[in-house]
Amino acid sequence: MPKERTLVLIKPDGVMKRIIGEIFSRFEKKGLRIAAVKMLSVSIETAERHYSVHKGKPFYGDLIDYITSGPVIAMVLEGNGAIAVVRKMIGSTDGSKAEPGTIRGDFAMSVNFNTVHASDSVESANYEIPIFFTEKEILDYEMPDKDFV
Ligand code: 3AN
Repeated sequence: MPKERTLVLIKPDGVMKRIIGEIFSRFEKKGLRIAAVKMLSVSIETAERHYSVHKGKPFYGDLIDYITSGPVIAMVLEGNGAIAVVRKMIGSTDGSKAEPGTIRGDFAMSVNFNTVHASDSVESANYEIPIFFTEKEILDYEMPDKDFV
């Protein structure tokens, strides 16, 4: 599996549910490296760039309204096959249908307020990461356990 980077957002409901630490903890324990992290208020312009593939869909307006409605944690996670690994860990889009043990399965009940976003392909990761982070903000340090993760 090639080393990959993926963009993860903890959406406003994740912050309000006080599960930022829980979510970081799951990713850390799994063996993903946190390459970048910040808390921000997402502007409408940033939200529209991030969700541009959904423009024109019936839920697009709600999506933009929601992601700009409160604090968001953005992070870049790195690891072998990180994109698919993180997608598996967050679970399917609709929280009420997501498998228990996944982040959405454990903490979300809806499609809109589904706690986290994660890039779904190499192309989307390459598109999404620069929306939230400059190259300088993504750190290239090594973890001491890198040889056996
Ligand atoms: P995922 O986040 O699992 O990749 P996408 O990319 O299909 O899901 O959708 C992006 C976001 O749009 C979802 N996280 C969810 O918040 C919202 N969304 C998707 N489908 C619907 C829907 N049918 N109704 C309302 N919101 C939706």
